[in-house]
Amino acid sequence: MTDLSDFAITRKWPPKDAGVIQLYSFPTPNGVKASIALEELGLSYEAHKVTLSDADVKSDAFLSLNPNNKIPAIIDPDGPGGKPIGLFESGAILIYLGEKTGRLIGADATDKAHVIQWLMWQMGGLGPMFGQLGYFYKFAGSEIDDPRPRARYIGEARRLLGVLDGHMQGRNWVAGDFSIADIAIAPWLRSLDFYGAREVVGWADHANLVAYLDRFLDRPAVQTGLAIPPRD
Ligand SMILES: N[C@@H](CCC(=O)N[C@@H](CS)C(=O)NCC(=O)O)C(=O)O
Repeated sequence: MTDLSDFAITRKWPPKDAGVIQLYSFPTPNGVKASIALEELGLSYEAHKVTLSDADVKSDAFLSLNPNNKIPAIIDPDGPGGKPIGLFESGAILIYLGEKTGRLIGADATDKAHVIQWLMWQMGGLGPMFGQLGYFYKFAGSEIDDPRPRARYIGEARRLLGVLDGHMQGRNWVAGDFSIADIAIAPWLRSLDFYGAREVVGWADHANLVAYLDRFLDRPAVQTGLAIPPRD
């Protein structure tokens, strides 16, 4: 029987079945990347709700798995060499799950390189820029008089959308077949709605992206993964 007691996080969020992947997450654009990938891959897992409140994400228990205090994180009891492995950073988790199963990570070396390329584009560009857009446009915007941060992130979000929209011309998925690159990117496109920022970034002008997001949201595993773990 698998024993995950070496992972201190299991004392605050005990596994019901220590033999399956343990997911520590909340249904945000970064969190759902992990749950959607697990659903798409049909892997057995158990989801633990780690809210964004300090009591959860900054608890000693959570920090023992991710010292960077951000969801998502996982423990795979059946990691490399059959030994348990803990992982944080959604991009690293997606690559790990793709390599573990040999799926959703490109059919050949060229496709795989392109999948990783677009995954990195999301991790280094789309995610951080949209995150700042959300902060300055929706959350903290009203308290900040200086218009420059808002203008900067609106401009950068528009630029990134234009890049992706051009790339998606004539394509169904970002890099060959449906992949972890789509799982990384599409939830962030969806976040524009939550931020109330669709209009300000000209979402409707990007017809390829509107169709792409609909295509992504039509997948049953995506719909399931988007609601895991339940918010309440
Ligand atoms: N680069 C990280 C970012 C994760 C991230 O920003 N998570 C947010 C929720 S979307 C979080 O946990 N925030 C809590 C906090 O910063 O205290 C990843 O992709 O995993």
